[in-house]
Amino acid sequence: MSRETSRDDLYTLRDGLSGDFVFDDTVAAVFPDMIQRSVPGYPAIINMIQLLAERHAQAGSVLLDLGCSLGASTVALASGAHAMACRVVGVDNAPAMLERAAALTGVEYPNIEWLCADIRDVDVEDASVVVLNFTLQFVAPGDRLPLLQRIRRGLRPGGILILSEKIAGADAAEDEILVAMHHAFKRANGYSDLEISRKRTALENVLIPESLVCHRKRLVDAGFGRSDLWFQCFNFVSLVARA
Ligand code: GEK
Repeated sequence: MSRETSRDDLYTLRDGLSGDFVFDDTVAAVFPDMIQRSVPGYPAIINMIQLLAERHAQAGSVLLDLGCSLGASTVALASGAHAMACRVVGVDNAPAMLERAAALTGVEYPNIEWLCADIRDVDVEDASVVVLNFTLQFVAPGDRLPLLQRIRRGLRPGGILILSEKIAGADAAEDEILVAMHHAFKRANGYSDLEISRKRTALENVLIPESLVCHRKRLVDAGFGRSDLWFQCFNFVSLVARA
């Protein structure tokens, strides 16, 4: 699938007062460039989602990508499980994202189902692999446990949840180090200090990071038997939680 995209210069143009970050048409148009230059390890995580799907997708089950954006992680699921006759569903509540996801992938992946819905309302049933790739961080903290409980209940025995998140440090000192390294990563990828600072302000009330300990405890509370950290780069992590 072609991932050619316009360059993300949204925060050279928007001032710091332009309001909270939203997943609208302007964001969807630059999203692949934005996420690759903003999330350390994003291409590696997408590749590993394909490998994890290859290993854990069960024949005839459902593979769910919750908060699929333009469908990079959905395609990784579909590619990993291509031999398993699974139903692959990408869910997002931003129409601008889903329309583009369907247009970008339609020819190569006609069987992927795209669902425009809030992931807090989506039924999870008969699933073997569920992906939350940098999506839970946008769900109100009070709604996170019920969502994870529904996912856990909808997983087949042996099923997995892949949970990737931007995290907060365990304490203020760790957080400062992680944030400084993340900003260095963004600067190295061509974002200016002004863009970094404006984006940070726009995300403040929208993306609410929690510590790794908090995520792992909630997974236990949701009924997952174990969770294993398989990726970390600065304040970006990915876990595999097992049913
Ligand atoms: C990728 N997984 O490329 N219901 C549905 N969608 C939601 C909700 C919600 N309640 N809240 C946020 N979203 C993708 C990247 S981006 C991550 C995921 C980022 C959607 C939102 O519309 C957006 O498309 C996505 O979650 C988060 O692997 O931008 O940092």
